[in-house]
Amino acid sequence: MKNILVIGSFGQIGSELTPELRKRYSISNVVAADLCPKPDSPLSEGPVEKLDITDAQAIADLVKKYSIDTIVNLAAILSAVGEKKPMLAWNIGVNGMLNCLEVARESGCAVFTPSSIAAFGPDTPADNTPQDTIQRPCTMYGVTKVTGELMSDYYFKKYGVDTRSVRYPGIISNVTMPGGGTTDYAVEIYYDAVKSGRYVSPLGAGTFLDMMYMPDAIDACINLMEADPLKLRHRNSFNISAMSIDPEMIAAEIKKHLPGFELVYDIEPIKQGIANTWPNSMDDQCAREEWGWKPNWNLQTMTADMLKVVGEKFAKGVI
Ligand code: NAD
Ligand code: AKB
Repeated sequence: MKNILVIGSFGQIGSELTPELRKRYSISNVVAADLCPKPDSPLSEGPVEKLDITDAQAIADLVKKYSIDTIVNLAAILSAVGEKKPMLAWNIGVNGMLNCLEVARESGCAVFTPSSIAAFGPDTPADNTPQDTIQRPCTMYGVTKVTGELMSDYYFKKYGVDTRSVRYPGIISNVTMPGGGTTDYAVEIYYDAVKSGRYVSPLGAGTFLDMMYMPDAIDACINLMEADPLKLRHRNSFNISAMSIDPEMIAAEIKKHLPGFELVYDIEPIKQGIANTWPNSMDDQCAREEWGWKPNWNLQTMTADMLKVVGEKFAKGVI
């Protein structure tokens, strides 16, 4: 990776992945593109472009303008919003991605597009979900992710486009709030714990899902894109996980720092219904073997860091 175009760079993952890429590959070599760039964002320290991923010519123009060799495609409509706007989810997740692949084919770029635990469904083994298994998701978001995995492998096998991807679990972070997914609760719980000492969870006790702290998610992207291609037997897409947890486990960990914290439940049927079809825990052995995947954060260390950073934001009055 030398010159990188990050599409969807102002979202939850992009707002932290883009600065890390700039740290490693230099500020001027990483272009932050998004449908809605925020003018007051720290990303303005480097090149920023307004871009609609559904406009293939606009992607091609940026690739040419900045001599891009790697496209990091983060544009998506996440699971809960995708159920309200399925056509939009398809257009951005599938047609937008196809635009990236076509531009990459024509200009020789590598492409990273995250998949998700959402690429699995109720027929998938829920515990220790294998790398290669049944993928029949029930959400439009999940359908776009399976399609994206297949299209990425197709472009690699047919045209030699260097496509690589991970199936991210729910990502927990403290810079940008999540964008409308089923796993958003695992971020919100920390903010509400700090702000009010109480959280109303939309997912019930015992809803186990894979999760990961943002620094591990960033490392996964960069380490996979830098991995030796000869060692990759899989490409699109690798299971990766850092922890399998439910709301009760997060609450118990928060209580170690904030003993008065209270967790109550008001189940949201759409989110609970989606979560029930996703794995409880994924087997990420292939990622460990093929490119050395290993998370650095667990529930304990992540919780301590989340409460510290969110607490500082609260003290400064920015949340
Ligand atoms: P997000 O919703 O926070 O950000 C998506 C960004 O895409 C937003 O900034 C949005 O403005 C932008 N965007 C929307 N439509 C666009 C368009 N037409 N053209 C250009 N940009 C557009 O998403 P995220 O959480 O940062 O996720 C990034 C990627 O990682 C997605 O592919 C998502 O499916 C995947 N993923 C995320 C998680 C998670 O927990 N955050 C988990 C699994 C997979
Ligand atoms: C969502 O909940 O939709 C995302 C994801 C796990 O892909 N956070």
